[in-house]
Amino acid sequence: MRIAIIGLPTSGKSTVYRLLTYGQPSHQAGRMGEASIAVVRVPDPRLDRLVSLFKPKKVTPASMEFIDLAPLTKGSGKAGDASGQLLPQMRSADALLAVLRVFRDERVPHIEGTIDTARDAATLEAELLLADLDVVEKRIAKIEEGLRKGKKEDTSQELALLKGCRQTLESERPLREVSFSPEDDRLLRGFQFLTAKPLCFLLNVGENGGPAPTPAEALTATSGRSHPSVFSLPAKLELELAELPPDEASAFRAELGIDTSPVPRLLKLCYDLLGLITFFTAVRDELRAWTIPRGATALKAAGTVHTDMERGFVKAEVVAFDALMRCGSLAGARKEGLLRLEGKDYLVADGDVITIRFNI
Ligand SMILES: Nc1nc2c(ncn2[C@@H]2O[C@H](COP(=O)(O)OP(=O)(O)OP(=O)(O)O)[C@@H](O)[C@H]2O)c(=O)[nH]1
Ligand SMILES: [Mg+2]
Repeated sequence: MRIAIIGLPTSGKSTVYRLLTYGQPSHQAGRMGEASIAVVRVPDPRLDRLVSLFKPKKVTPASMEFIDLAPLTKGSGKAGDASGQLLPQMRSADALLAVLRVFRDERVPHIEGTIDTARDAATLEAELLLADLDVVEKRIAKIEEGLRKGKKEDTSQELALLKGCRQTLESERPLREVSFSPEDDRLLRGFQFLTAKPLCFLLNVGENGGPAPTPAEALTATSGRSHPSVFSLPAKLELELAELPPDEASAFRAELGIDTSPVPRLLKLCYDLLGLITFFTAVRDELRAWTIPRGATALKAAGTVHTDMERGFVKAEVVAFDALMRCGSLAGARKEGLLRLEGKDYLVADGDVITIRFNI
């Protein structure tokens, strides 16, 4: 799963990226054209507790990719950026994390000269809409040209669907607000529409104290519509705290009256945004967390671990995380009747500890 960090110039995208990737293995970071990309391990307290139970030699947490993109400005939706990479990079992501500037700092000028978070949110949303509209219009023109030239291929369903999308976008509504049939969904997937992707606004609230605007205040521009999710954090301050030794950081946190680091909460939010859940496997000496979409079956879970397991799937032995912790071991859970045998259609629940039985 890949999340693109987007936003206007100097909103704090790179600061958020550095915060999210702080302390991560550097070999997992790379370049994607102008952008930086990194794999971030997702902390999960349940994994730590399972370690004490299974005592594995190797522990592999779930992970997620983040890309730090070039700034988006007025006009980017239609024309992209100078490198031409911004729009394709955004389209390659599964979700968008849009950093909005709330912090005030005269040393960091804003491209519009003033700080107005709602205006910036509206600019971003408008550019995403325009980018999708551009794709829709180009495709409609191509189909219509084909029809004029008497092409045989049946494009009527696609054309009707795209005209529906055009109408939605022209009325300034993102495509994520429309519920498409599974078939239409499949047709649209290849376009990688930006307004169909889950979107989270990240308010970069600054370190100066004072009342941070509530999400509703900061985002009046989007009011009246289904709100994307919103998360507030002082990115620069949090990065500075992350760079301190842990005891100094906690002393500062206590002084500033802030709780723990917001990073695990932000990663959890990304999970929720993408509708993802975690299951665990403990095979031989490796304990591992895996990510799958909510509503996925045991068969799909098997396929996530290995294609052989999906092909030769027989049964899944499943125990809920809480039940396993209560029983203290898989054997204990089996004795209590809490280790269940499930078939391929079983819907995996968040936190399930699963052993796949399969034939090769
Ligand atoms: N005072 C203050 N400065 C911040 C904060 N967040 C970011 N900055 C500063 O603002 C400047 C721009 O931050 P970046 O994280 O590079 O912003 P960006 O969105 O990646 O900028 P571009 O990639 O150039 O569009 C840097 O000098 C940061 O240190 C903040 O919360 N408070
Ligand atoms: Mg940057």
